[in-house]
Amino acid sequence: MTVLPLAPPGATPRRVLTIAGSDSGGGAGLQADLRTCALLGVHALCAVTAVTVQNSLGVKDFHEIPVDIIAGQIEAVASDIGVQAAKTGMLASSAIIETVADTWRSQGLAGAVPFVVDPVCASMHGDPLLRPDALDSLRSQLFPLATLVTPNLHEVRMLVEIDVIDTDSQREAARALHTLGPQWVLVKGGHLATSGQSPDLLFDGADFHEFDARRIDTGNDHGAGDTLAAATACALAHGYPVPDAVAFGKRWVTECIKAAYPLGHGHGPVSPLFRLAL
Ligand code: PXL
Repeated sequence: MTVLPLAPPGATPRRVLTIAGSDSGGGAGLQADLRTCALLGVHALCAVTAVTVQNSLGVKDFHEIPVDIIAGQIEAVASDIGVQAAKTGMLASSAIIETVADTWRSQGLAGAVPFVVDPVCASMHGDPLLRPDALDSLRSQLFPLATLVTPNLHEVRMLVEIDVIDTDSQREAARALHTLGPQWVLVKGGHLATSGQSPDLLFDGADFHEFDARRIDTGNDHGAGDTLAAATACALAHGYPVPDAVAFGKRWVTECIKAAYPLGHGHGPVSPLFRLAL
């Protein structure tokens, strides 16, 4: 596949900031973002929001990072190193979401730097990664700042109470999510029971764009959503328009799903390591 342009050795690459939680199993969250960025030739900056205690069987526990440390990480890198795009993953609580939104604005990044909000609510095992009372903050504080939000169908149900079962309800969900303020909405169809495909629907308030790929049924798809959002952020950092960045992210995650490997006794991760053989 065609990948993103690489900076020559010694030249500073594009920088993507990930604001996300750590997965001790190394497959999802911050670690998925870091390896996506590395294998796409992008320098990843990170603001850690929470540390999960996790392996391939699930999330056993997590610890939230104090909000002043989260704000401090974002300020430190934005003011010195500069950011060409950012993405959020696990944000855990209302207080963390509000801190991220405030810091994004106070650093002058709002409206200036592409911001991908992946509204992570739970792990693939159903372990909660966001307190239920934080959904309101996600909708009201973070969505209006987002260039792109990337919910899966479980997150769509929690955010706008729409059960996506077909193309019509997927469009209805995209419209409802768009009224919450993001510039673009990507309703991911990977969990759509009525389709053998994985149809993702992108909407900017006016036009729909569809991105389809054959559904790849592997038990090893831990970190797929994070990888899609991170790869899309990398393409945005290169100046791609949103539909082209999403198309790139979708092609990239499809290759990573094909390259997924078993790990531990549960679900293995999608893998960008295939890139090393290109
Ligand atoms: O894949 C969503 C996700 C994001 N962030 C962290 C996670 C997970 C899923 O388990 O653990 C930290």
